[in-house]
Amino acid sequence: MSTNKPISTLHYITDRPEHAEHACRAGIDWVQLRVKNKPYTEWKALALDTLAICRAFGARLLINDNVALAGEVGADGVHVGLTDMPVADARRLLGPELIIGGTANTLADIHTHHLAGADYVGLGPYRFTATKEKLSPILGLAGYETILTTCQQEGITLPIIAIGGLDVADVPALIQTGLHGIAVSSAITRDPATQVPAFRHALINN
Ligand code: TZP
Ligand code: MG
Repeated sequence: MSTNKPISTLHYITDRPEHAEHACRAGIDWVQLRVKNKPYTEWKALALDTLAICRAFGARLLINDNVALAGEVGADGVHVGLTDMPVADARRLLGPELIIGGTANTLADIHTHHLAGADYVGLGPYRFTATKEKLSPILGLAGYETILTTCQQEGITLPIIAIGGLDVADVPALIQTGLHGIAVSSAITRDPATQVPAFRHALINN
């Protein structure tokens, strides 16, 4: 099943509207709002603020974890983790137009999301990162090579996005594996004005 929506090659993950603004100013066109341990009303306010920023810059906004919130605020889509609502249920609730991404740690996760009608998959973690608690097993470059090779052999064209502790220097080797793009939080939050163009350059030239 191929859903064929345009998926950015550089996803920025943040829990703060002001960080989204700095990143959009630096050229980010895809933001995932990833809020943990906040009451729903606070989460919704953050989503609305981030949505206004994304709309002003023409960037996409995806909401992590919460399918209902994505629908309620009118975001462009949702990203569901392995313990969140399954992609198939999210698709039933949100309809065909909204973007649905799913987290994968294994080839089996990719198969599940693909059959369920995901628009893209976030595959990781690449390496250890303090950004996410309860990390799944680390894949490393070899993990991506194995999984992406199998996907190609199986004819899976679903866009696959690498995630987890990524820096600009990681991009060339990762993109060689056949990945569609990457998702980054810390490196861009640290210095959006230099990192966004540097990631973009590495993605275009590899
Ligand atoms: N899922 C796997 S690793 C990760 C998520 C949300 C965190 C990515 O952030 P960073 O700071 O780029 O490692
Ligand atoms: Mg989640």
